[in-house]
Amino acid sequence: MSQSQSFLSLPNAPVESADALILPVPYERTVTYKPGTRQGPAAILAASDQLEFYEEDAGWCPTEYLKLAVLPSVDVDFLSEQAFHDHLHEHVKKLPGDNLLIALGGEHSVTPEMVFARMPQGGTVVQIDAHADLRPAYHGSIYNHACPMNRIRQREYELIQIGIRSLHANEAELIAQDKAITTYFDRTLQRPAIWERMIQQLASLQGPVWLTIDMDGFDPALIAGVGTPQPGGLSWHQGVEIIETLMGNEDIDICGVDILELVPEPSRVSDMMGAKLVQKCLSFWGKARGFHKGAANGSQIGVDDE
Ligand SMILES: [Mn+2]
Repeated sequence: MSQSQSFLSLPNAPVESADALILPVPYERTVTYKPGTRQGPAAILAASDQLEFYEEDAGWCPTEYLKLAVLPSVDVDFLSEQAFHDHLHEHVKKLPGDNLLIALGGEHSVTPEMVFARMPQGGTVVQIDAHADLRPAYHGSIYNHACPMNRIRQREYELIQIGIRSLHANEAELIAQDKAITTYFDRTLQRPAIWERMIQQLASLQGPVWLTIDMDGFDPALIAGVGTPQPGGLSWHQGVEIIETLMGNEDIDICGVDILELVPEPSRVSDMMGAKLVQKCLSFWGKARGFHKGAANGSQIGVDDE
C-alpha cells in the first residue's frame, strides 16, 4: 500500500485545507466474476499522471485554484465484513467536511457506509450502474456488492438509478413498488425524450446528493476493465453530461462521489477513463462554485507542466 499516492502527480495539500479529498478504498471481498478491483484506486491515480492540467469542457485548469489531497488508502484488512464496514464509516466520518470527497474503489459494497457517514441527514443517491444492486442479501451477506442500494433504501435515502440492464425479478418488483426509487433502464435511455427527462430530474434536484459511479454502468466496449460487464450501457459523453448536470446544480450539496468496480486492464483505457471521471468531477464542481474567481493558489502552482 503506497503512502504517497497523488493525482496528476501533484503534491498533496494538508487535509484540513484541501478543497477536494481523494480517498482510495481498495476493498475487494465479495466480487463474483472477474477479480482485481482492489487494484482500481492505484491504477486510476497512476493514469492521472497522463492527464493535462487543462480541462477542456469547462475551459480552465481546476488545480490552478483547487487544493487536492489524496489520502492514504483506507485499511481494508479486517477479519469480518462488518468490522471493515464499521471501520470505513468511522474513517469517513472523521474527515473534514466542506470539500468535495471522491472515493475510489474497490467494490460497490463500500458506498452505503460512506453515504451514512457523510450524509446522515438523508438525501438522494444517484447511481450509475449496469446492475440494480438492490438484493437484500447475496451469498448470505448484506455486505455483498449486489446489495448496497438495498442498504441505502433501508435508511430512506431517495435513489435514482441510471443505466440499469441486469437485475433479479425481485429487484424489478421492488423498483415497481418503491416510490422512492426512480430507475432509468439502459434501453429506455436510448430514447432522447427519456434521456432528457432524466437530465431534467438531475438538474432540479435539491439538498444533499451522493453520486455513485459503478464503472460497469458504461458500455464495456468503451471500458472493458470491470468485474461484471454487461452489454449496452452509457457512452462517455452521456456520463460526462450526467456529471456536468449534477456538479453544475448549485441547489444541491454534493456530499460525495465514488468511482468503483474498476478492474485495471492492459490497454489502460479503463484506468484512464476512471482518472478522467475524477477530473471532470473536480472541474465542473469547482467551476460551478466559483473557484476560478478566487485566488490561484491550487495544487499545481509552482509545478512545471511542460
Ligand atoms: Mn454496482
